[in-house]
Formats: sequence, structure tokens, C-alpha cells
Amino acid sequence: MAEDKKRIFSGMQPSGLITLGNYLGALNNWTKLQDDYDCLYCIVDMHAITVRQDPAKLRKQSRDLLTQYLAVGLDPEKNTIYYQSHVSQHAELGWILNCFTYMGELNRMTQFKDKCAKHADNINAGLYTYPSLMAADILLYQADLVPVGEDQRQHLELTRDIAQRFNGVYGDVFTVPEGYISKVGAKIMALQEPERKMSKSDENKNNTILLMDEPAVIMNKMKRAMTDSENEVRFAPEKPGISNLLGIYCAVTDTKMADAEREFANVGYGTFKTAVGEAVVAQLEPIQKRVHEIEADKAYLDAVIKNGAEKANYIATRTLSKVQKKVGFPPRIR
Ligand code: ATP
Ligand code: LTN
Repeated sequence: MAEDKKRIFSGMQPSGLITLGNYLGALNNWTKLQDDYDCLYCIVDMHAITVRQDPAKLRKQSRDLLTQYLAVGLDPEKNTIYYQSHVSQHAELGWILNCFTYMGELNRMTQFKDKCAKHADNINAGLYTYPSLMAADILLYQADLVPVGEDQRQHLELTRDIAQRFNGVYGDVFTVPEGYISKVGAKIMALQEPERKMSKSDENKNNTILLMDEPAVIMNKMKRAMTDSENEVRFAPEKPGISNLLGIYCAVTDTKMADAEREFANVGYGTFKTAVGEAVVAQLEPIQKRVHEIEADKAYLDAVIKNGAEKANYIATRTLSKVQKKVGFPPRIR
């Protein structure tokens, strides 16, 4: 791995089928970074079990997510792609960082509050300390940049605070990472409730477009997307539904907002929705085809899994050993 390139770390939970929001807010940007940075892209299965998962489904979703990472164009030769649970250093550093994270900080996390409301029957300690594990993910690899969607900004800020706190006590151990949040596609909203973000664990299936949705399904979900009582396609805070569809259109076609508004200035909502749907289908169809090709190649996938874990393990060990020494754990006798 080139030492002169800046390092990038990001991850996604295998908590369900991935959405257009995940693709536009995260995956699509990751592929653009792979030539210029030394990138690690993790499948954060340890984070996923902070809400109850069916074991067989979790295993399948993890493999599907890996396949989708590859299908969107992430190259396992250029990037380190691996499962979080295969690199136990995440858990070990996570524990240490728990001891450098205040309850007051964790209490303020909006993702925690949202998930508590959604999973009132299972408000477990893992859900609460999720951000310290996320900090460990990033800091283990001394990442300079972390490309994520807007919803992760708060977790990243906390990661920076934890890194600075630790460095303040022990010297420069961790690189303090910066967020990398692209403007386009950073927050795709739910189709029928455009005041909420599109989320893969949403129970209303008409709120989300899945990366693997068939064209007819995509067109149908688009048709049902919430709009408003005007008939004017423009980007405005009081028009969250139309603004969201415009945002999707701009992201998938790489168009500027003003140009998109001009393009749809004189058309009705029906025509506009069809155009957005067709643009999404055009973007996703080739990816879906690649998913089917890759998932048929078991040996290839297994090799990616094995190599990714080995590469990640190598870097993670270096940081963890240093941290263990700094905090005063006794050296191992070999
Ligand atoms: P869950 O519903 O299980 O909480 P999620 O759909 O919110 O999942 P994550 O796995 O938490 O997705 O996030 C993966 C990446 O996708 C993160 O970088 C996140 O910021 C980004 N992301 C998630 N939802 C959106 C969205 N609606 N718009 C843009 N980016 C998103
Ligand atoms: N918390 C993130 C997933 C995640 C992540 C990370 C993202 C876990 N660890 C490290 C970037 C870097 C989420 O819920 N989207």
C-alpha cells in the first residue's frame, strides 16, 4: 500500500438491502476516491448487531453488501475491503476508547435517540456505545478522511474529540480524521415522508429505492412519491418531496440543480417523476447485472474476504499495540 497517499476509512452496516441513499451518499463517492487515496471499506457487522438481527439473514446481508461494494466498482486490489468482525482489534480498541468517551457525549447522539425510539424493547449498551466503536474503526487505521452521508457528521465530530482527548494524554497516537461529506446526494430523503432520511431499515418499502429494485418497481415507487399541491418543479424547503426528487436526479445524472430546474420548468409532476425514475434505472441496471455476475463466483468472493481481513489486520495491529503500550498494559511475553 502506498505510504504517500492519504488514508480513507468508511463503513456500512449490513443491516438490510442497501438503498439509493446509501449508494448516492456513500458508495458512489467511495468509487471516485479509490485512485487517489489508500482506502479501507469495511462491512460493519459488529455495529449491525446493536439492533436485533436474524443470524442467517445477517450472514447473507453481509455477503450481499460485499458483492454490492464490488459491483459498484470498488476494486479489491486498490482498496482494503473486509468484514469488521474478522479483525478483532476493532473490539479491543473500542473497549479502550469507551474509557475515553463521556456518557454526556453519548447521550447527545441523535442516531442513538432515533434508534431508542425505534427499538424501545432493546435499548442495549452496544447501541449506546456505538460511537466509540465507530471511533475505533476509524482511528485504528489512522484515517485522514472519512467519506459519509450527512447523518454521520455528529459521530465524526465525536471521533475527533476522542482522538484529541487521547492524544492530549498520551502524545500523538491517533491521526485526527476529517469528514468528507459531498454536497450532492449527502441526504436522500424517504420518498413518502420526505422530512425523514431514506433508510434501509425503514418498514415502509415505498419510502426506499433499493439498489437491487427492478426497473418496474423503481418506476412504481417514483410514481407514488410524495409531492405537493403546486405543479412547479423547483428546489425549495417548503417543497421537500420535489426537492428530494430533484436532488436524486442531479446526483444520478451529474447535473447542476439550476440546470435540472430549467430542464423541468414546464413539465408536470407526472412527467418529471418518470424522468427521475428512468435516470435512476439507467444508473442501477448495470450495477445489478454485475451483482449477479459476482455473486456466482464464490471462490473470488472468498478470496476477497480472506485478503481484505489480512490486510486490515496488519495495519490494525500496529495501532492497537501502540495504544496498549501507551495506556500501560503489560507487554506480552513471547
Ligand atoms: P439503517 O437504516 O440500518 O440505520 P442506513 O440506511 O441509515 O441504515 P447506514 O448503514 O447507517 O445506512 O449508512 C451507510 C452510509 O450511507 C453512511 O455513510 C450514511 O451516511 C449513508 N447514508 C445512509 N442513508 C443515507 C441517505 N438517506 N442519504 C445519503 N446518505 C445516506
Ligand atoms: N455509523 C455508520 C457506519 C459506520 C461507519 C464507521 C462509517 C460504522 N463505523 C466508520 C464511517 C466510518 C452508519 O451508521 N452509517
